[in-house]
Amino acid sequence: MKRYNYFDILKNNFMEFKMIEYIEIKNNIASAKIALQGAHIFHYARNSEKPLLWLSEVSDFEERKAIRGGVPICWPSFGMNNPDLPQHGFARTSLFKHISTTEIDADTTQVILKLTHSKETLKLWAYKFELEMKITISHKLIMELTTTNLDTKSFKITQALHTYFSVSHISDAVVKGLDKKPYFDALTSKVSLQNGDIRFEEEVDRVYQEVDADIVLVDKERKINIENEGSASAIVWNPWIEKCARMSAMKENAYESFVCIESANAMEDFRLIKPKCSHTLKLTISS
Ligand code: TA6
Repeated sequence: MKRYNYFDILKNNFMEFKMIEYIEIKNNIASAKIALQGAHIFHYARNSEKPLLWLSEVSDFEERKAIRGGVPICWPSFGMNNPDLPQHGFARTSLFKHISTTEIDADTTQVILKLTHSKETLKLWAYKFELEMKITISHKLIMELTTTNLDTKSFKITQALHTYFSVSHISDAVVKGLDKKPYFDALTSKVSLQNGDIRFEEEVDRVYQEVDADIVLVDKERKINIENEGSASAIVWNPWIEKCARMSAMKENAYESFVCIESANAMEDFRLIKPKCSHTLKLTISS
């Protein structure tokens, strides 16, 4: 029985057709949509439940423009950790190759996509690499991003799975599990220690270090558990009112309906990958 279909045409808000290729998954437990550009999952919901991932109503679905929402891949650099690269690197606007879609069983589907160095990437970042995204869709959503060094010299990466979680309202959202962790505050460029849970009453943009336990996003309607492996840092972000109004592909009130909790190897949690070696950043989302 066919459980996934390819290639759809998405209408954007101006009734223009933009061809963007994505894979649609439906199994006994959940549904998902994964764009080939950026190996970008932009929809995941368990059957008869609300989507777990937030997607902007005015997101672009256009080549070379990152989808606003879901899980953008920040690679080979997070933020402006590498000033020679675009913000959050080039993976999220690169076309991945669809390697396989496998029905593990009636409840579980696994999709594998890959990006390898090219003339274009070598101009931006002079290293040979393979980047594999393995996404497992079932009761849980599991993403495994594996970087392999195909070059003859070591390279350093910073990265993040920049997950936009849907919340009922930002005033109800509480982030637990980062108490007493040091964080770099991108708004003040100062380092502080987290005191208790994180609530949202203004813009929050923080890179936490020494992250060694699950993070929990508590919302009015559900509790989302975020388990990270191969990562010791995490970013918590909400743009709040002013920044949201300045952001591309976001409605003015978008800040009310999402929280970004990003599984990362950011800033001092960078990874040095030797030739022929690999590193996997793994994220398991459950609720
Ligand atoms: O992860 C937080 C952040 O770095 C914010 O500072 C904000 O810039 C956000 O990412 C979105 O960045 P983008 O390049 O997707 O607009």
